[in-house]
Amino acid sequence: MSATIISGTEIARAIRDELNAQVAQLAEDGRVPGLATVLVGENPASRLYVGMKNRAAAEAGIHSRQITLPDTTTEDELLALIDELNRDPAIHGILVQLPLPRRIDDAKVLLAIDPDKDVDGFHPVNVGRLATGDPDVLAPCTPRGIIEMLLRSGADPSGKHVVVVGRSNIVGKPMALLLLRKAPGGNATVTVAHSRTADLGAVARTADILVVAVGWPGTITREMVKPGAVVIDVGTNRVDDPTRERGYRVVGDVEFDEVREVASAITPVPGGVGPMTIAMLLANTVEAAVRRGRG
Ligand code: NAP
Ligand code: L37
Repeated sequence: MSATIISGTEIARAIRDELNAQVAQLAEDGRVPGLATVLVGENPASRLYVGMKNRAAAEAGIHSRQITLPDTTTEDELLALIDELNRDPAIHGILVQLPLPRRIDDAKVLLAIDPDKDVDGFHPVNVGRLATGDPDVLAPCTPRGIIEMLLRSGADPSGKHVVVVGRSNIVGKPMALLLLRKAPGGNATVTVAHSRTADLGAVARTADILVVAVGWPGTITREMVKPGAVVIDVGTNRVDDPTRERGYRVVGDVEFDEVREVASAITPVPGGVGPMTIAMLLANTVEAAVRRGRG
């Protein structure tokens, strides 16, 4: 058996078409959703992702403001910028790309963002709303994108055993909380594994749906996957490749070529979860703008 490839690129395209229509509708009432992205320092991957996010926003008709600050920016300067964006009526969504320089306290910065503009869903108020099952929460983009991908590819997690590998605040934990919700896209039985899990292979093999967010190529091999499972690969790892113009290529956490032989469906990297993350950021921004209009 060879797995169906779940194309994040195609599903994200469909979602972005729907959002284009919604943004055009808002524009008829003279309302334009606004997104501000904040990048501090020179992390090349962050630079690339923030650039992609702003380009995608502009393409959707969302007003986008990209703010790039030097590595020497102080915490106070960043907090002052967030305060300004919180008060700016043209901005409905604020995203601060992590990781921040070590001198700056991530938690303090995330706490400063107006929860109603927190399109990343990282503010503790939104984390709490997600944990308590508030249906209107702004949920983190990557896990929300994965739920959309599962639903739109016919792999509803309801009643399934989902194993999430990774327990980060950005991916693993919110993924588990979304899957647990008593709502469409939820109702799964969830296990979360991490670096202290004894015998990851044995745990992973019990999964009907396996979501992998570790950050290490080759973490999941063929024998760790139950035949017929659906495999979602969140990993985005750069590996040296002198044959490529940019000197590297991007691979996931899953040994794609061998796992596709046992899985029933699998996401590729690139072209899988990444494009969904960006589509969901646009969706959260439009949602934040619609709500502000109602407010
Ligand atoms: P992270 O904060 O580094 O968390 C990694 C998690 O994996 C941790 O919980 C860690 O366990 C666990 N882990 C590490 N080694 C393990 C092992 N050998 N076995 C089992 N678990 C292990 O990373 P993240 O932010 O969640 O990101 C994970 C990956 O997804 C990265 O490649 C990142 O680039 C990618 N990513 C992609 C997108 C996208 O849109 N496509 C978005 C976000 C992230 P401990 O907690 O015990 O340390
Ligand atoms: N919202 N996202 C938010 N906040 C953060 O603080 N770190 C972080 C974050 N992560 C993030 O944006 N990740 C991400 C990863 C990959 C893509 C987009 C976002 C993506 O689109 N990847 C492409 C490949 C890009 C490449 O060539 O490197 C893909 O197709 O997977």
